[in-house]
Amino acid sequence: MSTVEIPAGLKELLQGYTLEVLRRRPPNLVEFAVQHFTRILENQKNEQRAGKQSSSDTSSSKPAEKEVAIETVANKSNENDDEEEEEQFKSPQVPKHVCSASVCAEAYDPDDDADDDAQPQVVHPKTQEQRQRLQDACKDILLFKTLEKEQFSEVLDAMFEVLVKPQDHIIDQGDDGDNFYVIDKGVYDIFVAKDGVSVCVGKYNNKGSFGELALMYNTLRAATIVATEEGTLWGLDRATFHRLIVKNNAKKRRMYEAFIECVPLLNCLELSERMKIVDVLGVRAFKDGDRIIAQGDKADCFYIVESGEVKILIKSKTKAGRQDNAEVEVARCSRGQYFGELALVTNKPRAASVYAVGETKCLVIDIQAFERLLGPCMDIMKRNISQYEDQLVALFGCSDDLKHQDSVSEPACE
Ligand code: 1OR
Ligand code: 1OR
Repeated sequence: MSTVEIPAGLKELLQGYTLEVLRRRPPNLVEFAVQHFTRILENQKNEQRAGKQSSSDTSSSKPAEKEVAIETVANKSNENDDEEEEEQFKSPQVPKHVCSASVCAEAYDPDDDADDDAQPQVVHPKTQEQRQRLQDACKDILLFKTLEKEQFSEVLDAMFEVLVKPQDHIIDQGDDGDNFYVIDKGVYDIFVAKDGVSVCVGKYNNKGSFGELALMYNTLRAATIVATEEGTLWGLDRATFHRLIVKNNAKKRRMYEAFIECVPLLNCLELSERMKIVDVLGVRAFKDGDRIIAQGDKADCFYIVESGEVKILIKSKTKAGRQDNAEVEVARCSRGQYFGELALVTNKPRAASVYAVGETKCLVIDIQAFERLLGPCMDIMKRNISQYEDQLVALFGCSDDLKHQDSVSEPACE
């Protein structure tokens, strides 16, 4: 009987990989294997360069636990213990172009639990400082607003830090979707190809999130996102996004379907378009007297009152046209009515302040979703805006503040 010689170190290598898989439970075993073994190879090369004994020594090919905890951006040598400790928490490289066509051929069926429930929970360890930054970045992310506490905490555990450089393409239109991203820091331009030409249609300025569409609807990336400066993102892998966010959307649809049907503004949309609004909306609750919008602020979202009431106040003007500080109530909105559209349509600061009257809940849609999904309702909104102008003239004798452009404002892309 012939014997097969097992190469020295093979057993340890495979055991090390298996151990890491059991500890980290990565969503993609092959991708994780590439990262894991690349890391070992790089460490071997570093050691060789440093004149140390290397590959024949099985201890060097055995992955030290810390080294493989998380794939790091930079391949730095571990000069001292502190650095080694830090290394554990650095960011993985953006895994681009890893999603195969077959992955993206999954049917969109949020109620089909079988696949997602088999997915292991992903945990990327973080330092205290990283966790704090992550929490700050995620606290206003609309897609997370309707998650249960436990699901939200699973999302935070699964997120990983991504460091970006100017001109990095985080997402390319037409690619398969790998991750969803929340912005920690940095400015990111949004490009959409129109007639073969890439046009800048907007930007994210140090807050917000992107990359949800391809993951929600199993489509190719709908836009290109490019960093304009150094920045930091938090990524969430496709499998975890599906398991937690897409599943939650099924619940959201059940909760808000009936309400959305009776919002008069949205009657101009197809049912499927209204459901897309439900998928991306967040919910915010306010107490009596809370200021929801401050006049003069930069605008980034649009609101629909779900319950309770809001009052709209405008700072009055003196005869000389200067603003004094007294606020005058000009309108109220209740269930099914909307506000906060004016600044988004005109690309101007908020024209009024809005306060909650009693306990109030609002559905919130961010500016990108507003522009993407509410185009068909634009005529109705513009008609109402011209009524504001008439009122403003009646009240203050001028309508300068509300003058709007004919179309949705062009983004300021350099
Ligand atoms: P994604 O997974 O398709 C690209 O990857 C992401 O860009 C997309 O998810 C959104 O999160 C984000 N149209 C489509 N996607 C957009 C848009 C957008 N803006 C941001 N994204 N439009 C611009 C609206 C200001 C509509 C352009 C016609
Ligand atoms: P926004 O994004 O400017 C404040 O943020 C929101 O208040 C505004 O969008 C409108 O949705 C809402 N004048 C200005 N803003 C108004 C008005 C209004 N009413 C509601 N909003 N006028 C009242 C018209 C009945 C004219 C005041 C003289």
